[in-house]
Amino acid sequence: MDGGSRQTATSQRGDRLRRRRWRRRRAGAALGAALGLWLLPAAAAAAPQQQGPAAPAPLATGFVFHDRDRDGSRDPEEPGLARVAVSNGREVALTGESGRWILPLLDPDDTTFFVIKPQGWMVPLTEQRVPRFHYSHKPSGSPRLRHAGVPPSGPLPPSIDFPLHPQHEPAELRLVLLGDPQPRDRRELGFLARDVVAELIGLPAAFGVALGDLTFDDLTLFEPLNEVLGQTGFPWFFVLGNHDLNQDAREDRWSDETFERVYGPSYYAFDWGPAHFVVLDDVVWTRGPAGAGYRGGLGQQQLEFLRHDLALVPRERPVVLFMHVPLTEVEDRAALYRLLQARPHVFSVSAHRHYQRHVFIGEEDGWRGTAPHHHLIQATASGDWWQGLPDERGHPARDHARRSAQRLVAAHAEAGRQLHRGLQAGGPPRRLAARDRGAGGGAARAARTHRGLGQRVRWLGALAGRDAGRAGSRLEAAGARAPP
Ligand SMILES: [Ca+2]
Ligand SMILES: [Ca+2]
Repeated sequence: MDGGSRQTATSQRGDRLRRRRWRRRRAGAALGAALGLWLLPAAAAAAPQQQGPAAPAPLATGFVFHDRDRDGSRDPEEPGLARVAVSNGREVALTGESGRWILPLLDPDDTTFFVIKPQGWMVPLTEQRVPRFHYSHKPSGSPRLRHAGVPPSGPLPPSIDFPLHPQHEPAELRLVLLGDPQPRDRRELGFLARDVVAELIGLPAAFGVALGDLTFDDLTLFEPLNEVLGQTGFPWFFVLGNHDLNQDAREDRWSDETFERVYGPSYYAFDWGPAHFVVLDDVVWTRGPAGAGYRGGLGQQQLEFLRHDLALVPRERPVVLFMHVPLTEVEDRAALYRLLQARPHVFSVSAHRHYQRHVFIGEEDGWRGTAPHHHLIQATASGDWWQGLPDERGHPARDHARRSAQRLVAAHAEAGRQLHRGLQAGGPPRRLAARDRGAGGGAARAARTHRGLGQRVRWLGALAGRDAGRAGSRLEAAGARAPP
């Protein structure tokens, strides 16, 4: 398939032709494979109606390849990899036998292409263990913003190639889930390094996920944060939080430009071991006469991406979603539920609230799955925003945190037991979740102090689909112990 073949004279005729072509493509996957490409039929169905003469549909192309010498570029003896998913932020295409992918350019000024890391393969990492899996096409770069965005990419390259190398991925995964590290400055970044990250170094985690609010509005801290997290030795994936935004952006699409420069697209997906992981951007930046702010939301394009992405994920494969704002605060979550609720193994994690809570979302919120959806609001690394009496090192004292934690635990003993059961034994304890309501930052701190880093959640076999139980039901806090 080439770009010219998709041009049409008028929109109606074009749409008819396109529909016919998609039907033909749907009918013959073999034909698609022979062409070296299989675009999802859903992608075409979702194409907007155009008015007037149809514009040429600019296409981008490239290869996913086995980077044998791991130098990041494709050498003559390095083969393409077939059936790897690549996205333009809305559609998802699979590579053909030669490893080639082809996708429309969504926006000639701003389209990010990324590979969806397949099971058993890995993308390159920076020295700080940040995955590189994308190409940002922004010919003129990001708009001018207080914190620098993506530099000009220049014209679309003839081939956008994504290197992968094989890696061993055991069936049981251990992850580090880090809520809101949120340092205001380098001093607080030091707290994070010495109080939290020091305990993570060398853990046998497959990867870590930093669940947003990576900074406290000072986006120059992204790179120093990467230095700190990189010391753990395992790779990190990053979620966009409301304190990670370019707050001088006039609209949402430009509010993540610094994040994009440092980390890549604000939503993406990857396979690792037994599961499919999705990172969502559920922070919508708004700016109007009444002022600026954010709300929890996903938007149509991201939902389209997720629909196309999940269409390629077998139903039995566990799906884990990471986001910053808790799911129940996302305005268009009903559309997300519709994409997820037919799956037997779905689990999601947010942070944002500075407490730890297990939420089981059921029909009252519009979830129509056979079992409630388990959503974890993860404890935050910054606890009570790094507040607390200073200890001898000048850190917010753990003793202080422990005292408030004891009060918390005493006041919420039942919640504590249920939480423990929820973590250890599986199955949602009856609507426990909200029992720790109002715990505030103290809870996060408590989780950190008393559960040997509550952030360090070990994820066991249930998600591998071996267990008939609910996805995410067999979570265990590593090092969990009873409060003193
Ligand atoms: Ca190479
Ligand atoms: Ca953007």
